[in-house]
Amino acid sequence: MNITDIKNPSFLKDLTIPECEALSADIRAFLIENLSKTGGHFSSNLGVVELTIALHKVFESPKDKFIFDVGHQGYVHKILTGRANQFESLRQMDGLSGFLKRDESKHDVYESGHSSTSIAAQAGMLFAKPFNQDMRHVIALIGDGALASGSALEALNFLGHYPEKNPIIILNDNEMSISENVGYLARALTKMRMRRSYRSLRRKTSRLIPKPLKKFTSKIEKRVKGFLTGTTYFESMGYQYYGPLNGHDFKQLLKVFQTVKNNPAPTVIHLRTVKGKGYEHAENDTLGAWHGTPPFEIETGRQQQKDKPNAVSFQAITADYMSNRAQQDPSFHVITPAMSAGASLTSFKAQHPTQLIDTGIAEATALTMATAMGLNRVKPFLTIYSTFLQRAYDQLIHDLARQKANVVIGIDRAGLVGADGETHQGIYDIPMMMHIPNLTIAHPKDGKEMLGLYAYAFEHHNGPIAIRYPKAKTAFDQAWLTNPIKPIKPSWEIVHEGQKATLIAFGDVVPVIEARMKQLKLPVRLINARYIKPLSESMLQMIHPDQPLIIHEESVKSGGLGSEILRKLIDLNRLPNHVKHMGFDDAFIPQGDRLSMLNRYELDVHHIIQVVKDCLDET
Ligand SMILES: Cc1ncc(C[n+]2csc(CCOP(=O)(O)OP(=O)(O)O)c2C)c(N)n1
Repeated sequence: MNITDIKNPSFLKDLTIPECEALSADIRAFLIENLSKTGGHFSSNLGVVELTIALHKVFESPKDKFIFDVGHQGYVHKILTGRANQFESLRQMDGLSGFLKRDESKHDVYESGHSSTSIAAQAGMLFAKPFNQDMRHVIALIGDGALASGSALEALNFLGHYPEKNPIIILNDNEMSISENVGYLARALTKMRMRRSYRSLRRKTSRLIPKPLKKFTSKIEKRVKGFLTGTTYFESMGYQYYGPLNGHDFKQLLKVFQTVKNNPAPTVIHLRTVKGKGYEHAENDTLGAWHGTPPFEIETGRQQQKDKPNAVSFQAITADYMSNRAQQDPSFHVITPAMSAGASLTSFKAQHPTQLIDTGIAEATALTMATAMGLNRVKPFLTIYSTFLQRAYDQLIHDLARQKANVVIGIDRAGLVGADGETHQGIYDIPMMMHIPNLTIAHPKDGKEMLGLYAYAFEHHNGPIAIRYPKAKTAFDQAWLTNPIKPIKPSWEIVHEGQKATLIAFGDVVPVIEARMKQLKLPVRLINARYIKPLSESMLQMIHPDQPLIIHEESVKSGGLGSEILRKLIDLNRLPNHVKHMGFDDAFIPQGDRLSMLNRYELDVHHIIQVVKDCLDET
């Protein structure tokens, strides 16, 4: 069938099982074809084709509410709800979102991007249901990786206390988070998976129950069954458990969905699926390379990399530096909350398996754990995306900073993140950290400077320090890693001298501004604020109140570097008459490649130089 002709899911009601299977094959082919051109979340979507079709066939969206955890596996849902013809623009500027979006469709009833919120959202909808006549079943679809996170477990526990609310939770168990799953729950799920279908086993075990016992209540039957087969984790939390079932078998899917639809009860349906199903490279991937992919060649599976000559990603430089540290110091550990692939730690993991701690999607745990290590003579490196650090705000203040623990945090994906968009922008962490006592914050302009910051952080700094870096490449020479690295202590740097105005900026835009200023011979002092906290008081003292001051940050303006500089200048009685603060206003920033979005928000080098010139003209 022509996938782009699908307008809504109502046609599914009349499909036979073979027709559903044919549709699955067409949708898989559509996804492979389209994502090979645009890139996007790949294997998670290939794994949920049948289960999404079956959901839409049995239930009736949007009266029945489907809540997709993370939302990265929502592409099939988008196709079935009439958005296939927008896939060419997937995850691009002004294009189709890679996650669920309430503005895009009435079938997208809850938005996310960060994981493990689906069951709590389900709880909220179930409590709102009595006041919404048209609301029927509320169904959360959550992966085994996301389920192991605190937020999901809290909500599972909470809803277990309200059996009358009848939550339906579908556990999509593909034994993978982005890379391989970790933690005890993953092991418990393996045990559940290894049992034959629980329901068929139940039938058999009931035969083993002595006849006289049969007349007793199902309670006793349950106990005997529990003894014989083991009560599942979910049953002990108050849910009826169905599974493990084959999440690619329409017969099983349609039957179980119909059963729970007709028999309301708090339910967990445990589906086994294959991540990447239907595309061999993705099916065999254990490292997470096909979780999200750039455009790729379908036949070979070769993923496109936009390589700049002599440019290396900040992530790869970080991983190599940490590998060297791990080599020299057996006590050294890198901690990641489920993001080893994104943090380029695949070869670190292979070389130093015991020195990489993957906590799973457990940012708060990772932070507290790092704190306690740091208080006990082990200075770890915690690598965490800016956006996911938001999950650990309390731990930053209460655990880490207050106790002044020796931890180096690598804040990855700092600044705009591109295709993931609104839910993932790394533009809120500076204000989030700026006011926390004892916390030092740095952001290098390039790879070499980043090494200098690491050298200072690991060898000289006492207490917590956060070093930010973007999802970007930077000029790099591998020899810099092996030559002695000069530590860069808290300070700012003048990278271009000029007497008429001052521009303060940080990050990988600094070398680009510097080059433009040289080219244009602008009489402007460019200061690289490589430490965002503490501010350099000596350099602020040099600012002339009669000359224009321009501050640029790829961050929200409110509470960031600019606000802090201005506050300090007021204290010093040196606030210039002419100030221009460039950064993001009070709004969420949508998806789109970093440079195009910086241009749209007038924060790219072109606009910076324009602002500088205007300031020079006006004074
Ligand atoms: C709070 C948070 N941390 C990390 C991530 C990054 N992330 C996106 S999907 C994912 C793995 C989810 O695994 P699972 O729930 O098993 O779903 P699957 O992709 O395997 O279907 C991770 C770690 C996130 N979205 N949110």
